[in-house]
Amino acid sequence: MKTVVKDTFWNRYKKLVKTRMLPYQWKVLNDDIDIRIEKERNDASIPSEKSHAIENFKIAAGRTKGEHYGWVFQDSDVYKWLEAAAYTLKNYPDEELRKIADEVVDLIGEAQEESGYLNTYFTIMEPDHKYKRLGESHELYCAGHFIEAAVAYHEATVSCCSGLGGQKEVGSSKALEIAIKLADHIDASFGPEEGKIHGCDGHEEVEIALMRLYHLTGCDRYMKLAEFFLLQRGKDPDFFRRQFREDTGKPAMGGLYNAPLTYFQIHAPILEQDTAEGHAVRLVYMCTALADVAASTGNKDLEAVCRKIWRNIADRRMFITGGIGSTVSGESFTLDYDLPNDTMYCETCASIGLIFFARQMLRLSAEGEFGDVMERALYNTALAGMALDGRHFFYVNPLEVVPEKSEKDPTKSHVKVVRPDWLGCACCPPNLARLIASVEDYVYLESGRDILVNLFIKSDMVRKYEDGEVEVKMEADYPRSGKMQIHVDNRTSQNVRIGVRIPGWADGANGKVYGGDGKRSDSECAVTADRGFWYVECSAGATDIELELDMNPKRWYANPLVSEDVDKVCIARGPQVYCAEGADNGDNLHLLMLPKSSALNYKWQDELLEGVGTIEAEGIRLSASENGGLYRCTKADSTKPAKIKLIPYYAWANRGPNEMRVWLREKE
Ligand code: FUB
Ligand code: ZN
Repeated sequence: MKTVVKDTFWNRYKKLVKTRMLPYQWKVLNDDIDIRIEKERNDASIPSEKSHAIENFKIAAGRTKGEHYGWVFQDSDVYKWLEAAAYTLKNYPDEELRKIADEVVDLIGEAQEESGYLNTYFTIMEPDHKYKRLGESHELYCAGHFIEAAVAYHEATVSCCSGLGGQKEVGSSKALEIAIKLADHIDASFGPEEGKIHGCDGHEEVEIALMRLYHLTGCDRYMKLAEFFLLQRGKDPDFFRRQFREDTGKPAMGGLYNAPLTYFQIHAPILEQDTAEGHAVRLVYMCTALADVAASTGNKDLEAVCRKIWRNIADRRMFITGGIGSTVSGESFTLDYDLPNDTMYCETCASIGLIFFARQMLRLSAEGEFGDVMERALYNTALAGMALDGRHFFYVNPLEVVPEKSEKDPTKSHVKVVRPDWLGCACCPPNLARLIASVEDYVYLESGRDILVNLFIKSDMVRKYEDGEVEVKMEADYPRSGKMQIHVDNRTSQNVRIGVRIPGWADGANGKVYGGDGKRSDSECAVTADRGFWYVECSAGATDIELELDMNPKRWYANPLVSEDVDKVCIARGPQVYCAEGADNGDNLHLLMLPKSSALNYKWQDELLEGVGTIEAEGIRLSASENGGLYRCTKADSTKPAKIKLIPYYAWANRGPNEMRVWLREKE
């Protein structure tokens, strides 16, 4: 399946990756730019003087001398950058970027040990302690990120090279060779066999990567190894602590060994886990791999686990913005309906992982709600992770902010009010770069021979079959408009079904189907609805599908069990959640009330925030004054009219520090 994005909204982002994110991040990774690196929270032990990520590789490769600096997983910043570069090269061939990326691959190759082992921290600092402290070491996590990058790099350079005459395949196969050597080293070291390590990594990721390597190479061993790592979770809950007790090395991430077992998803055998527990990124990475293995093997037990955890997240543990992780402590899930808007975590990477998980769930089963959650996370928290300029990033994505509280309340030190240049722990910025650079891979998916239109991103897609090809061209200007036209050209000898996701938020849609002769089909017989998708049977030749989703702004309410959101309302338009910012509404946003009867007026504003649709409504502001003491027996309920102006959540914090609020008080 080859998809080319032609979309105004997404191509702005994709070009930003190419022109801003990649060059900027490259300079940061090389410590070649004067920026302020912030600690992600108040914690003296966080390394935040520099990135040093490329230098770590140079030292491990023997090109320079020195010590490793940064987190034990600093290598993964480089790998994610490389993966983003690979997708970008596929879309925008560029000799200069290709040269830099090839050189990075060469450097990584030099840093790889003869055995295949690859990790700059352990090679430089603790060569005798490899795989001995897996709870904290991130060795397999980093390996996973490299393998993912190498798969992407191989796929990108092979196809981009064929466009350039096929003469430049060296870099691409080199990355894959390094990855295979690494994967084989891991395979030789871990597994159920006698003499191998019967353990897994504290941070899931290698499982996703091994599945990608399996899909690329068809080599079963990698899938078996991914499955082994997954099934190992919770089998031997003392494993990490035992390794730590037995190892004589120094902890690289002090404190992780005291983390609860849930943090690592090892509190119960994986097949018995049915709620989203622990560190949010780890959990969704685990589920992504689990769903991939389930889809690839047909293992119903694994599928059942994915479904249970999915239900728990979607029904009880996800913010309306698609953010996950309710507490800074362990960057973790907490309990059902605990969704605090101002102390939450909602790490950008966690929403990215949720998007990965949703994609694999769609591979398992064509159910629209997987796409709905993906879209929610993508258009809200994931995009909020980056400033509109492509060079400032949020790690944590709040739904409610008062700048002074973040400054003065230590329990909110993780809640930044403007996006920093960079962070001591820089997992999110390059993760976002790789997601945006590959967004085309989330638009169309396959379910058997059905082609699913999952996201409404203007694009052309071609799927080749043995007996021909199917081309889909989607016209869309989403989410600005809810009108879509999907042109299907079936150049095969069989019918193909196109399943178009009808988002849950839309309450249905208006649709029309036209056959190749331009005549409108009887929609009742041409379209069948099934679990969030409308299916259109397309025989050979052309079929046109027209779709219109209701994009009128809507009021949303949380389940009353979410104590934080009782009596509050959130406005969303299509997949986009809206918020009020101080820049438009003044301070003390908690004093604003939105009457139930107020009309919600949508207006496109080209000049604002790179072009956004705003929503305005007649609101009320509770009068507040410091007179009258802190507590009173009469309710201070004098009010005055106030215009409320809302912007899409992803675009907040682009106008300097100011208050922000997603959930507004509602007035009957
Ligand atoms: O541990 C590696 C990454 O750093 C995690 O995915 C993020 O949550 C951050 O802790
Ligand atoms: Zn992150």
